[in-house]
Amino acid sequence: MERYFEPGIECASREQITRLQDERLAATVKRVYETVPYYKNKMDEAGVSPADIQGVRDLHKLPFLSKEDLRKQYPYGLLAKPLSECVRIHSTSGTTGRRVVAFYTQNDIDLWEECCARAITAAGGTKEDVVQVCYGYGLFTGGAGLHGGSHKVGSLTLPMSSGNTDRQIQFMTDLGATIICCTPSYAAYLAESIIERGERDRIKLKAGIFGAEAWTEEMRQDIQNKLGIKAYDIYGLTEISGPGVAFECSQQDGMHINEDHFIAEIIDPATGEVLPYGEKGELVFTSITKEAFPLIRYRTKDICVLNAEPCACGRTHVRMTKPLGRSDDMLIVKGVNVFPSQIETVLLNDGYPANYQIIVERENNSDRIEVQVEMTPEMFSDSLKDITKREKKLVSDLKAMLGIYCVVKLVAPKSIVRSEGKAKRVIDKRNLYAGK
Ligand code: DLL
Repeated sequence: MERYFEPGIECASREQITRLQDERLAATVKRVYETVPYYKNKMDEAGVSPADIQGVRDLHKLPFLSKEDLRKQYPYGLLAKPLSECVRIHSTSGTTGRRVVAFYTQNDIDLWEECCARAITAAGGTKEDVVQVCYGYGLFTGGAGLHGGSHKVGSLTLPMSSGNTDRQIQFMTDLGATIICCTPSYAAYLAESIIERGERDRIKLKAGIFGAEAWTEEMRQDIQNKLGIKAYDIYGLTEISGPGVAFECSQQDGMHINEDHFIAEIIDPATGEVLPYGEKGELVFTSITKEAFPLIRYRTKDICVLNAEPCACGRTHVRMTKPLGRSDDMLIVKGVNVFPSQIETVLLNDGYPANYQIIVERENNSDRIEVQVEMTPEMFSDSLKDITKREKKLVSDLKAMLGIYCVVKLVAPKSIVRSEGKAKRVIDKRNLYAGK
């Protein structure tokens, strides 16, 4: 039986949702225009006034907001409440450029945690469950978001944070964790470690809530099989609150966007034109309940498709596909667009574990892409001839998927560095030489 945290809103009719969005959008736009000079200037420049925005149908009139805007306004430029009313900040994990800092009032935290509670409930979580949170705690939103959500559900929360795999497994078995929350790459690593230590029969996990990075259907199957659980996807970004902007239900067929809090649009990333549901493009969010840090038409750079078809779970909120990649993590190699997820699909289909790294370099004025993949211990004990044969097969499968030649290196089990948070899959060394 499907469970909902807030059935009235999660299963509301389209008319109810649209009415709510219309009211909340108009009020948000008016408020940011009056309180945030940056928004006022942007709207004035675009020739739109708050009176022009009566509802969702007018959204397209408003200018977009980009990460660059957020960086320029660091730290307080987009704050829509006095600092004295804010109770928390979180910040993006970005390694380049200025960080982005997001502010929360107590009400913002409550609503965000409710979004996460919806996700945990959709994954079957109740107050009887033991939820092990191994997303990082701190500036990253993963730990805090799922932790708060688990409290709202009333589950017993294990605030593990990331890392220390031995301790994770010990608590998981001793305290009978039933739901685990972490990045999919760490889940794959944990699964491997649990099996290696012969603890597979001692775990009581039934579900996992995995997100914060791209992962494929193949990886989902792999984790589900290894841990004997159902693996649910969860999506979000710091700027918009954190995890729980969208989450999967029992159908595991796209993530429901919490439309009472966020309005989603898909645009053509090159032209900014709004695309109809069903078309692939960049996801844009407008927050309509946030107090401290409301964002209007924020460009996420995540590429996906929206689906408004009714869902068998009973929820009515529109669904987004797994992000098919980020417009800024798409690699252009030898002029061809390559998404790391395409490579992951090939590797998992060929029976490799989800431990790999993609290295792109420039050699003699031409791009070179190398895929390093770990072998399973069984593969590793094969003869050199068999390993060479495997490499050749991978080269040809990757060529069929991507249309370009990749160098393949099969490496020993456990030789690729494990990540406790978001995995670093791509090393693009071409950027290092840029401008030299
Ligand atoms: O990753 C928030 C989060 C924490 C989501 C825990 C889910 C679970 P940021 O660090 O700001 O926030 O990174 C946001 O991560 O724009 C996507 O590119 C990517 N991302 C997040 N969830 C998914 C997902 C958190 N389920 C950026 N699938 C986003 C693919 C995801 N990519």
